[in-house]
Amino acid sequence: MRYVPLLAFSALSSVASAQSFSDGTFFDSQWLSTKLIDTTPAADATWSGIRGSGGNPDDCRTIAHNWQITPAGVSIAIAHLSKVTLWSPAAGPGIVGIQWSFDARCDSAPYVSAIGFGPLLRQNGRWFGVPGNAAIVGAGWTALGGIASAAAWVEVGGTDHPDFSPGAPSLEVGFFTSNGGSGTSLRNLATGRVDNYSIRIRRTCAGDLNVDGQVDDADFVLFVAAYNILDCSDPAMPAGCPSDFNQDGFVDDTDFVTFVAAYDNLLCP
Ligand SMILES: [Ca+2]
Ligand SMILES: [Ca+2]
Ligand SMILES: [Ca+2]
Repeated sequence: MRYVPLLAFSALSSVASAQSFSDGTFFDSQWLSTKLIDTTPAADATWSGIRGSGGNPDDCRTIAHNWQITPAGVSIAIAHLSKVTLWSPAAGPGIVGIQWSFDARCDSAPYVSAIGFGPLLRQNGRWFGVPGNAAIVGAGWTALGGIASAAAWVEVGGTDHPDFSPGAPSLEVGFFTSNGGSGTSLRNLATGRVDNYSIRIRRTCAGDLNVDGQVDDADFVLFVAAYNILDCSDPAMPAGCPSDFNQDGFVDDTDFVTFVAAYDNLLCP
């Protein structure tokens, strides 16, 4: 009888889990924060991001912004970045998108009743967010989340996108918090909390013929069309014959078995 060394098994497990990252305790040593945007007078907005109690549940990351509004309007944004390396791109199935979720709340209501929250990536020192996904949150926990392809992530203050291709520079992940305002000259203090941060790399897989990260009826329609054509050398077959999962030159019952297994799982790993 052969024993599988526990160390080897652990290594395999960590490879699988490298596609996702989550944090519900927010040790200060594992997070940093830095200013992304500050259009206040003299760019004098201050902020904090530290581990605190009163999460959803238990510990969380507490945040605070102190900034000056002007009649013309200002905006500030703070990056909160995990120091734990999430993802070093390597050869493999293509990246479909990056999925995130976290819980957020604003505690300074009604004095300052809103804070913007959203997901954040850093690649090669450049920051990327998802326009339109910043949520304004009043008192009480709100669950935020979504999934975005490389095209949907946009550089903060620019128009470029991150590179999700194999061999691209590694990605760091986190979230941003933001405030702004116009029409007054008040100085404000906003406080809030974030908990249950989670992020997951979504890749395509065998059976995902339309490359959206899951195997469902839309893929079945594509598979059936290829199955009816059968021969990969038929000019009617889609380029590359992607439904020929075992690469034997035909889309037949063997490939159907592979498709059904992926269809049952629905989501690619
Ligand atoms: Ca927690
Ligand atoms: Ca699909
Ligand atoms: Ca085949």
